Amino acid sequence: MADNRMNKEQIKAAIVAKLQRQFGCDTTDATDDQLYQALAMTVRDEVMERRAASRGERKRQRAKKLYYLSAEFLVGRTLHNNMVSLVNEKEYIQALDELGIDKSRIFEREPEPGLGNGGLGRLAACFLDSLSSLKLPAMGCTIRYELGLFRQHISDGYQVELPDNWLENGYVWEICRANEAVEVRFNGYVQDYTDESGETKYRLCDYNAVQAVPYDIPVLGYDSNMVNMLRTWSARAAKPIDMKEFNRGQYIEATEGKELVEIISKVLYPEDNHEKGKELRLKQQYFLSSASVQYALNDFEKVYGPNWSMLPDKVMFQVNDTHPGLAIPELMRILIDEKGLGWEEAEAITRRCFAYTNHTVMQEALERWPEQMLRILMPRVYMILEEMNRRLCARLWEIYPGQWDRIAHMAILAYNQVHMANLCVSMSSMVNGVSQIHADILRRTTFRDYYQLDPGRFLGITNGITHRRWLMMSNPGLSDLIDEAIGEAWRKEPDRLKELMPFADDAAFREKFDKVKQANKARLCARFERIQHVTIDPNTLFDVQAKRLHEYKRQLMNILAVLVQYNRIVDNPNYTIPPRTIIFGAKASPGYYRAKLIIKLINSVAALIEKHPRARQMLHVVFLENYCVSAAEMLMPAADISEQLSTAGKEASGTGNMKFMMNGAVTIGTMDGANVEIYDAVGPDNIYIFGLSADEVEASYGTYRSSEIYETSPELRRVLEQLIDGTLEPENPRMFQELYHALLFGDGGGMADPYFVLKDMHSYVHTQHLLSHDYEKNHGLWLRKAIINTAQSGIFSSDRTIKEYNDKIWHLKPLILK
Ligand code: 26Q
Repeated sequence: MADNRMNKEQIKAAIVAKLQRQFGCDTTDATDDQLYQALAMTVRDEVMERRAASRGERKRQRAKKLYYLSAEFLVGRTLHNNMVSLVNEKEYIQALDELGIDKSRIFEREPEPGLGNGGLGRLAACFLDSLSSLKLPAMGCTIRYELGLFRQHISDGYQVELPDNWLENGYVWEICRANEAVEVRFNGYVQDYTDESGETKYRLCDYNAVQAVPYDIPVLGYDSNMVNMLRTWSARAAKPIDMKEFNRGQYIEATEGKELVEIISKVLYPEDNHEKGKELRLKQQYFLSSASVQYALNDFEKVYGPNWSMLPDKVMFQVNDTHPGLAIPELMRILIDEKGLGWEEAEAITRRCFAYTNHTVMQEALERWPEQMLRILMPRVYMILEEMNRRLCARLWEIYPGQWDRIAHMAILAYNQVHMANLCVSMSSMVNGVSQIHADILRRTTFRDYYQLDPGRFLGITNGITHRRWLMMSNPGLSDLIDEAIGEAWRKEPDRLKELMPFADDAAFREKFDKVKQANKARLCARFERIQHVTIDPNTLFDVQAKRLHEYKRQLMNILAVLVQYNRIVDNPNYTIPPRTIIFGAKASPGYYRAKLIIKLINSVAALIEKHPRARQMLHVVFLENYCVSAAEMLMPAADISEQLSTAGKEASGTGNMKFMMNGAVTIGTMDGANVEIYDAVGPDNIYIFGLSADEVEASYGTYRSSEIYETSPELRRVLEQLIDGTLEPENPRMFQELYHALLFGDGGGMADPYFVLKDMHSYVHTQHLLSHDYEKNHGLWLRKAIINTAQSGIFSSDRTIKEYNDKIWHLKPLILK
């Protein structure tokens, strides 16, 4: 492979040539943007050469192909990542140095496609990276949202949302494939007719057509010459502008309707783990599903002809949560209406082609759509759902005669709603959860009835993260140190990070590990200084909670525990703790009032501490604005502590926890999601576990009374009172009243403190105290814990995850490439 990579001189020449030809300038007068473009185009040329080769090979080897369907792909920046994957990063860096170009400044010119909210979207991106690195043929399919997740600005402690117009200045990494555009049809009515052979058939009439235009982003595998594509679909008006009207001078009328159609791919919905039932969101989901299925069938038919019974041997669709679930009835529709298959045959094929991943057990996040909405927007798909549901219920009736409630609970259509999870579970070959505990909960509760019918279809496949982006690219210091200790083999076999285990007891290695962490902290401090004008002391413990803001993730518990510490410091002049910088990074959904209030609370507590001369020596709360992939890349390598505080049973997996661990941060967390497996991997001495277990949480609903804690714990009572007594906001003491109320009395008839913040608080504060003690008293032992975390993180590489999906679900063969 080494042979077709560019060397340093070739790279320099290529960059200079791009500058000259694209912009008519050279390295001395080019702007940073022009330098970025020239460098990106140079790397892109290298990537695209490989793409041509792997595409040809896939066709030649008649390889089965995976379509990973996801409403979100949070890819982050691409340039540096591709340099890493090309394995001539060092040559590139040297070339840039010799041309006098500052690499980090240039990398930052790249717009970051924020085409996702959080974990689910980032997981999809890590998966594509692993698929390419393992040479498995795949295509990611998503929507080319013109506006990604909003940019977050903090003003006076409040979140302000700004549009993320990432395509504004063009995007180097996408290629428009206008020739592969397909048509997606909405509305209209279904007409039946009799075909030549006398069979009843159905067609959609008077529909509104939308053009789906694909833009592909190449995803290069690490040292592999394998390129898979991320296909992003963009909505275009299908009807060209009406020229007759145009010529009659009716300019405006001629373009009418165009904007209306194109809003389908305008903006990513910023809700995460919450479903709001918006019609436009449903249109997005069908748009993505229909376009992707159509393309997959076109691609199949070109090679194999209309041999539809072969489809499951050549095509697999993985549905990333229920968002692209309409791909299932869409495949049925095309096979039946357009390819002439009978229902049974189409159904058997469809089942074998689909698998579904669930990412949540929270009721409010399970998608349900009003039947009426589907009936109007996609009438033929709705008919197919009715027929699926009729057959499903008939089968269930055979098994559970008379058990109406159970059948309604398992049905696709019930109570005038379309239940997307039931559609996906009943029609997929495999259903998987994203961690072991999550899969257990799915089997025992969420999908219990289905599990009992067919236990073999339910899997738990623990999530993973690509160690290439999250270690090799974002933490070069640690990566080099690892190479020095155990060689480079871990880069291709991340499980071999285990070979670091003996070094956990090696004093010299510990010291070097510490130096790397220190340098990463300094790098993060510089970023804060530059972007937020905040000065942070790098010689403090860096305690980080970075994830979407959600009540179940309990950022509130974190900040209230900080307030407890503040009170102790203020009350007792002899009380000291090792100095900590507590960093929060979190976006709140713009409509999630309480989440936004928690952001304000974090900033108010930060301000309170700043005013106290002694408290500010030991506690510094900082809110990192606009948490996103590139911010995470700076944050993870600098963290000492990873805060993973979800109420047990609520976080399906978490993947941030894995990124921190891999970078040598020690977790403080509950026995939830993948924390459980991190605990298993590192052992009890190298993680700080606190709080109720998932079973205990389950058993406490109904009996838990947060007011009892209020009455028995003076310290907690005090912080609760501080929410309403003007300590935080003297001008507006009622500001946080609703948080106080929710913790003590509940709202809207719900229980008080439904996420057990007060219940777990004591255990949390106590565990933080132990942690502080360990950090301060024996730094060598602390480093040992950190090193063991990195050493045991190999199983959380998404390469392991993808191998499991492939062995158990997809059965793809790696391409043989030169
Ligand atoms: C649905 C309907 C309408 C509008 C929005 C949505 C929507 C959007 C995004 C629902 C859910 C999401 C995102 C969910 C998510 O990120 N879940 C996380 O998935 C990770 C990867 O498996 C897990 O690690 C996390 O535990 C889980 O919370």
